[in-house]
Amino acid sequence: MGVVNVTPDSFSDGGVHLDSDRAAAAARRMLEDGAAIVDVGGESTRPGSEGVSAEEELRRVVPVLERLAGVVPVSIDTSKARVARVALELGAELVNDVTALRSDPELADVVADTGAYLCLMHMLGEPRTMQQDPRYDDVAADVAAFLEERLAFAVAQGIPEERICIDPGIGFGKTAAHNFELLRRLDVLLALGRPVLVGFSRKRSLGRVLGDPDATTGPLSASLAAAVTAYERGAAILRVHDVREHVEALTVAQGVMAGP
Ligand code: HH2
Repeated sequence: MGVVNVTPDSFSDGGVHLDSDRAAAAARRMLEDGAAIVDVGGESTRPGSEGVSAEEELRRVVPVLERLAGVVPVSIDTSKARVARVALELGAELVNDVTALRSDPELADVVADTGAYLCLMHMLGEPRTMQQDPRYDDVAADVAAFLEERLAFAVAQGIPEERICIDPGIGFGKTAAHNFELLRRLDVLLALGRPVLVGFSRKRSLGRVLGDPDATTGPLSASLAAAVTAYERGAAILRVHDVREHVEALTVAQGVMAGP
């Protein structure tokens, strides 16, 4: 899954794809480079961010979605039913909700009615405050219990389980140690029986483990290591900014794992 953030303030690519022609070109390139789907988002959820209105989100993403319709498989990164509905009308196939159906009570109906795919992600708290001393009893078990509950909720709302993937939410109310433990113990999430999506690309934990305590992002080399590790442990979808490099790294990892 390639990432195209149509935002001025995303943590690693803010402002790069604000122009809709550039954003659409980047998405097409990601498809050529081997992405199966491109996640288009109009709201940053980086630590400390405040959120934007549905009008602003639509203003950012609609021109991009119009350019991609019928050309690139699209996932819409939104928590808002209105934005999701318009995106699905414009051909998006998957709704990526970082709040796991907790912020907009109408979003579940939109997904159920349209038959879209859905990603349910774990987040502790909200982006504005989530990195202020996050704590867990047992991070893997706590995240799995949350996702199991949200999965049951989504299914109760009429969304078929086969259409849902789950995501530990790397960096969403987690220290670097929490993020690494979640990858190490990915089997706890896989036990829920749904495909697991991991988004470690460029996240600050990667820069911090490399020795910069104030890092707000991580380098490509570290993103690749995290992606390969996640893949080895069973992740089915990797959400990444640098598609070509990840496809190359994962092709090698796949070759090794497939054996002779
Ligand atoms: N991470 C980000 C945004 N959306 N969705 C899922 N399912 N999983 C993730 O790990 C995830 C996500 C944050 O990264 P990015 O989109 O690059 O930045 P920003 O939120 O600042 O736009």
